[in-house]
Amino acid sequence: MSGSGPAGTRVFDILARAFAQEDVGTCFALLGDANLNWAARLSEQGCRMIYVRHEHCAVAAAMAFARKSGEIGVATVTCGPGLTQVMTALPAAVRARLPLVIFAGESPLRSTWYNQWIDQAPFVTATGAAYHSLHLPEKMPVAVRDAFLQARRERRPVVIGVPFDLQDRPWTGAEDLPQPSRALVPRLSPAPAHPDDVARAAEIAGAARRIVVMAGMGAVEAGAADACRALAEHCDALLATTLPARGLFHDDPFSIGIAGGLVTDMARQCLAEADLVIAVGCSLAHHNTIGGKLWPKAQVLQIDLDPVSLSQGHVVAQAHLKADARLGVEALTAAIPSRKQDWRSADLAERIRTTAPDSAVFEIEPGLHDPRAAVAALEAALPGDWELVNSSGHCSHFFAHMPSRPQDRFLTIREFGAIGNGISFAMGVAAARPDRTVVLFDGDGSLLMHVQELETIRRHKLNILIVVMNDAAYGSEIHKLRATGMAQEGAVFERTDLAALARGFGLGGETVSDLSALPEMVSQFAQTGGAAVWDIPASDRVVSSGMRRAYPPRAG
Ligand SMILES: Cc1ncc(C[n+]2csc(CCOP(=O)(O)OP(=O)(O)O)c2C)c(N)n1
Ligand SMILES: [Mg+2]
Repeated sequence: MSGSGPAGTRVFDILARAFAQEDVGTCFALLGDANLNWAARLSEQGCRMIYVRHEHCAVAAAMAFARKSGEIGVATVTCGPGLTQVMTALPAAVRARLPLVIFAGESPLRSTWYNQWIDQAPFVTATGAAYHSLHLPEKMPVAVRDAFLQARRERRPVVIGVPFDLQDRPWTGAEDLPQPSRALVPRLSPAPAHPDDVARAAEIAGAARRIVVMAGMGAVEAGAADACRALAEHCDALLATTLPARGLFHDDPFSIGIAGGLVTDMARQCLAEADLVIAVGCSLAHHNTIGGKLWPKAQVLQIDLDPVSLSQGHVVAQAHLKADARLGVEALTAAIPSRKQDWRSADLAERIRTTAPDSAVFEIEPGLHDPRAAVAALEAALPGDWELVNSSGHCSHFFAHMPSRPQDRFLTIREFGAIGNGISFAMGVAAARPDRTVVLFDGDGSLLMHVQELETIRRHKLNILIVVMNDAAYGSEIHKLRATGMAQEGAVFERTDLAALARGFGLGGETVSDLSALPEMVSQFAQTGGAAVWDIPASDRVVSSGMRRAYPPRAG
């Protein structure tokens, strides 16, 4: 049906309806002239709007929402300065292959000069995201639908820019919307492996003596965890994961935890012995393989829908099996004879269970905590069903080692290596899992980079506990500067009273001076809910094992 719409219908009404019919239930927003009408209408359509205080945080929160919900994350920013604020979040989403649709305004077409004008497309496309500038109203509903299709298919952000004078125009097109993207998405079953590839892979696995089955997010998404465990048992292999898939085998006695920059000493020893790593649903990024150094003797058999030989400049795999992660692993298991348990000994299981992630000794200043002791106390005190978000910085090494925590209750997104995202990621998880308590582990530097979002957390009543390892420093930089004998002043700060800061925002705020108080603090927080910041005064003397390996202290 076409013709003019009901009196008063404007282009932004139709644009909001086009988003609503894509089942957008949550949108992270910061308003300006170029998106405020659209956002108000989207809200009227029943979409939950989370109004943040910095555009970066809108997009970053949408990233975590997408990861946790499996849906497309949606955010909106105004034109010009609104859009330029998201230049760190967009590449982070591209690297992490997260599908997002972002509604951005554009400056008005009728203005020959407009102070907020900027050529938006090159900004967005430089990040690897897609940009669609919509200037033909009657095509807009289809263009919105197509943006959702593109985001889902290409697994990257798609930014839609619409000049705001065009949004204000009366709608004269058809009232009915095109079919939503979900009606058009191909319905496909998981792709099985080719028998010839399985036979080749079986030969390689059959010849190996020390195998590690390493799972990444592709294995998580394909539901391949049990298949990986079965394969490992079948071929006497140990289990490991990439950092984002951390916890996938948390309760398996032969899981050595993270393979990557945050590896434990124990896992590193095991990986050094391996002669075959079966990488399941992993992109084999530089951090995952530590630039090829993590398993010096092993060749890699990659099981993936999109296998590669080269990743981020390194030859990462010598053999490939193209398949859905679960089906590929099951086919390989069926094709190799089961073998006697040798590597998987009771003794090794005991060592995995009892060896501390890092037992190097450091002298700690009075009144400060060893971050490893703080993490161990948190691991013991925090309920198993709380959602954990690990942010960035040096402290993330310590926070990553909480062995009892399953993958489904964990989130980290750090493929672009940016700090300052923790608070946004926690908001995204809280929005995706509103019935859960979210715990964010962050560094003081990262938290302070977007601390304004404490106000958002309070206003939207998000149930988030923020635990900050406060070393009054950019710890990563301090340790690198010290190791190379450089002046460290650019990385050392005042010890901000983060608990008082949180109270200023109307949140709970505690300084954790005694770790033995944590169980009681946790049980109180569990009863009251809400949001709080717990400031852990931490020593900057403890250098993580990863940092010690990458930046060995200078001799002498
Ligand atoms: C956006 C951005 N700016 C700067 C950096 C460089 N950087 C990496 S870690 C880090 C320090 C983070 O400090 P904090 O959050 O306190 O964690 P810590 O390392 O002290 O544990 C910095 C500045 C970065 N990765 N991303
Ligand atoms: Mg710090």
